[in-house]
Amino acid sequence: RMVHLKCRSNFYPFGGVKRLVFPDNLVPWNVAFNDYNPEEYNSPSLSNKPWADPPIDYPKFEPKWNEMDGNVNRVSHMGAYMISDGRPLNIKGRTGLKGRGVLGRWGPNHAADPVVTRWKRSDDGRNQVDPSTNLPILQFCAIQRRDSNEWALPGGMVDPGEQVSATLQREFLEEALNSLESNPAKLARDRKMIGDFFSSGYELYKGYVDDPRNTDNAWMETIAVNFHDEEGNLVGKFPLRAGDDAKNVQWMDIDQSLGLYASHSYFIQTAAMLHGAHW
Ligand code: RP5
Ligand code: MG
Ligand code: MG
Repeated sequence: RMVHLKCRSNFYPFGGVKRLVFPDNLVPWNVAFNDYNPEEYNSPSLSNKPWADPPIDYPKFEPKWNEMDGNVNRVSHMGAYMISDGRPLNIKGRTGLKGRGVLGRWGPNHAADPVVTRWKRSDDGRNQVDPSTNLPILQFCAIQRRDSNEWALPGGMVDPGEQVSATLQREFLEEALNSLESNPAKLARDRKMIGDFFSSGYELYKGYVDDPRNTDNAWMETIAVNFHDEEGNLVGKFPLRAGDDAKNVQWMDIDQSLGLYASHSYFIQTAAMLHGAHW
């Protein structure tokens, strides 16, 4: 994966704006592209959202780029990003759209993605093997996103000051167990179970996400962590319920043919390799 692709398709998924389409070799900022003049899009729905930055030219907005800015993390996992005309430049290069699009933060927008896995089993409890590779089939907990209808990891944004470990649990609870609509008793049980199960995870990926919402001045980054239920008797046997920005949830067989949201199939592949599973 040399250059980002999903944030360079003709259409931006919101606001009816079009990205400028240009060849891969012009993606890096240090390659001259003299008549590069893409449209600008800043979603009007972001104004007055407490979790979003103000407009870039708002006089009282004095962000500390490439630093912890109070409890807002403006540090990229990928190293230092450049600032041009007072705006952060996408750390992976041009996207064909200026502004921050629908993203809340200028610069990096930090997310966390729980990759919850179990083995595919038959009714009598035996592991299922893929006939082509002869390797056991790993399943992951997948959600269908409301915004794009694509299947994805149940991830979400790290709130200011929040530990990534807390984001991983909160987002899994919200999107795969519908914690926002659970009664207090169920919520307490789910929190306890997820707290125990998420106490040991394996970091699969940390860095840039090729997210369709990315722009020249705002982009997604994530930490993807694998939580594996080897025996299938913990989260693996728990009833899943979609919630919040997820409209469906299911255990999905991991295979390279899965077309998932953003860079999520890459994270899933890393999990399959880690466990010696079919890919
Ligand atoms: C992706 O967007 C991340 O990998 C994460 O899954 C997700 C976070 O955004 P929301 O789900 O909160 O929209 O880039
Ligand atoms: Mg969420
Ligand atoms: Mg989400």
